[in-house]
Amino acid sequence: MYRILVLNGPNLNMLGTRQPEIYGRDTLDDIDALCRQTAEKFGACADCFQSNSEGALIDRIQQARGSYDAIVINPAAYSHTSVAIMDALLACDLPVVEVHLSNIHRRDEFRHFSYVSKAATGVICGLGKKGYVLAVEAAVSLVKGE
Ligand code: CA2
Repeated sequence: MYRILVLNGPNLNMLGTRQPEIYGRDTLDDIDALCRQTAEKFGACADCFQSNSEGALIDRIQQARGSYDAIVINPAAYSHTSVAIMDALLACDLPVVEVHLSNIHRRDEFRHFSYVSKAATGVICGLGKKGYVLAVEAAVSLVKGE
């Protein structure tokens, strides 16, 4: 069975509590459940991990090599700042799908650039929770070589 690691960055544990007009009303638990269901539907399984710490995310990316077949990541604000997460993703040798709930290109200028996109196989943004469904589907498809 294909194994997908779903990573979520800082403040995404607050989903469903504030700014629903930008991020929707679902909690991170809802989104994690959706990712697991989607993975199962496509013959894979998903493990989900969130951290507010850059180092903890990097540790999980490093450990993913050999244990997972692909990574789906919403790096949240680290997208726009973290050369370290970009380097870890480049080194992990796995397909990477970057996902954002909001359309980062319609928002503040500082959100338009993502270091993580430089390490991503593909990027999905602006589709809310549906983006995670599509990202997991895309990750499985990449692993299958479709
Ligand atoms: O649109 C996305 O998914 C983002 O990755 C979300 C990040 C933001 O910094 C990126 O530019 C785009 C922010 C996540 C914060 O999530 C919260 C959710 C509820 C309440 C407060 C923050």
